Amino acid sequence: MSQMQRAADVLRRSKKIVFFSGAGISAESGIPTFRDKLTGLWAKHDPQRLETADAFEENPALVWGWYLWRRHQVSGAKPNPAHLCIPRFQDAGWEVSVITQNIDDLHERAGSLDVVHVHGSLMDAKCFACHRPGELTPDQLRVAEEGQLIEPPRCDHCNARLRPGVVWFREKLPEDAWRSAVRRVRECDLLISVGTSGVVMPAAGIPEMALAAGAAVIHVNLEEVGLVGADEIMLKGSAGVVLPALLRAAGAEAIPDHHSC
Ligand code: BJW
Ligand code: ZN
Repeated sequence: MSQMQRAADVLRRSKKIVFFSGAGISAESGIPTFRDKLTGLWAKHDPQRLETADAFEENPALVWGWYLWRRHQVSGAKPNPAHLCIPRFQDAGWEVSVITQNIDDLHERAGSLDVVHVHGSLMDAKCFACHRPGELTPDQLRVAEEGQLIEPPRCDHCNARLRPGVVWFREKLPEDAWRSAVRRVRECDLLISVGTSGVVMPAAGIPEMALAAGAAVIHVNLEEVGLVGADEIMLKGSAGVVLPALLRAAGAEAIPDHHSC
């Protein structure tokens, strides 16, 4: 039996599915993954050096400019067949949640209804000092040129700088989001992990948490990932091809055809 047939069997036996996504699911929308090298004016920067609280303290205008530029890059991107396919599992009768490490909003724009962001969101800002959420005016969201230095706006409450509402290394994940994610993982029958290298903890522990709770796990990735359990299945390929194929293999092709999935 092929891996796809095994996966389709598991899917047919499942009721509650969690999609656990990483940067690879947005790659086909033109959003670079973390393994991709930066291009253009950003090429001289190491993303790992821009995505830390230390970098923000050292050069807030560089880091704020980098996130505004990424926000515009995401605004101009469209959900791809992988994002668009996930709500179709919902339409076909499965109970679906999405837990994403991504800070883009492509799952929401594709129509997924239950999306948990464990690493925060590019669309949010918060105070670097008092952590209160910050509101940005349209002027503060003006299109950033690549590599542009932009001084961050100030917090209305304490006048410290606003920072992106994302989770940097050595920062705790938002408690509510993490709690919601863990609950969904413990309750699901099947977890489908899509486009993540599985190295950044604690989110990288989610597939093993699902296995330990008795769920099956399907990995969708361009690269083989190391399987540790008998209930794990690897579907190698691009997410935008594999997810629609999985939906069809599970016999859900009866739902109305959609041009993008
Ligand atoms: C395709 C495809 C296609 C491509 N189709 N597939 C041990 C235990 C616990 C913690 C640690 C630990 N050791 C170290 C830590 C600390 C650290 C950590 O895990 N470091 C590791 C590198 C070792 N973790 C943290 O710091 C976390 N906080 C924490 O643990 O707090 C407690 C603590 C406090 C004090 C001290 C220590 C701990 C926070 C992690 C925050 C992660 N933040 C980022 C940046 C977000 C903001 C931003 O974007 O700017 O989140 S880092 C980055 O990595 C981003 C991602 O969400 C995350 C995961 O990356 P992802 O999504 O997997 O992307 P890639 O690029 O790695 O992989 C893409 C994959 O897609 C590849 O496999 C491709 O093959 C595939 N692909 N195209 C299918 N078309
Ligand atoms: Zn403040």
